[in-house]
Amino acid sequence: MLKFYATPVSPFAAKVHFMLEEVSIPFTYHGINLRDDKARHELSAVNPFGKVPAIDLNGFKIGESSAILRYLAARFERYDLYPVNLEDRAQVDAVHEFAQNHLGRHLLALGWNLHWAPKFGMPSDLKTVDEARALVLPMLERFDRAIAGRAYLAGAQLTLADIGLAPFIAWQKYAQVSLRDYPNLQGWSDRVLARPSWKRVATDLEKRLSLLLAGK
Ligand SMILES: N[C@@H](CCC(=O)N[C@@H](CS)C(=O)NCC(=O)O)C(=O)O
Repeated sequence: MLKFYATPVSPFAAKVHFMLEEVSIPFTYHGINLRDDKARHELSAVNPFGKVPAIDLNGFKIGESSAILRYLAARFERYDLYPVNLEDRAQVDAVHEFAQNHLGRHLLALGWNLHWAPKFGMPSDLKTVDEARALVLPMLERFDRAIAGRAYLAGAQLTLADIGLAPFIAWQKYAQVSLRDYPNLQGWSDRVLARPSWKRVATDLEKRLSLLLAGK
């Protein structure tokens, strides 16, 4: 059984969680409290970089969310999600990389500093908030134009690019960014976040987050 190391606050972990649900891979969830030295020690045995998410599949241990998505797609032969054709695959990678680097990263900075840091009694970095907001808005506009006419980010069907971006877009409520002015992205978000696999992730994360906030 695959062991999944995660924390419910991490959209990087939610990418892998979404993949596990979408592909129906059985797993056990190992919640890691990143503020606990013992838990961090346990994590570093799975991912020497010391970050969540990480997985252990029958003794094969790997971290980094995008690497995990690609590995699982190949391991479970889901070439619809990560095509074998090199040009199609490169297209998925390009959308995925752009979305992670120019949207996900800034939405994470906004969501963390505006919502989660205060919730956990940690300081917010308002300079980072201003920078992230200035950077993400033009990129949202550019991205919205680029995906016009596509049902999913890389074309007509769901791929790793969609699975990779969905958790960050779900964070827009924490990031205080509205998709109202980005109709293509809004339509995509409605479509992807309505998938039963994402709904299972969202319900599970909600439960785990309320336990975490209650200190349990
Ligand atoms: N590039 C990594 C980023 C993962 C990441 O930054 N995880 C954070 C939680 S959101 C973490 O584990 N932080 C703990 C640390 O850096 O010590 C990925 O895609 O998996």
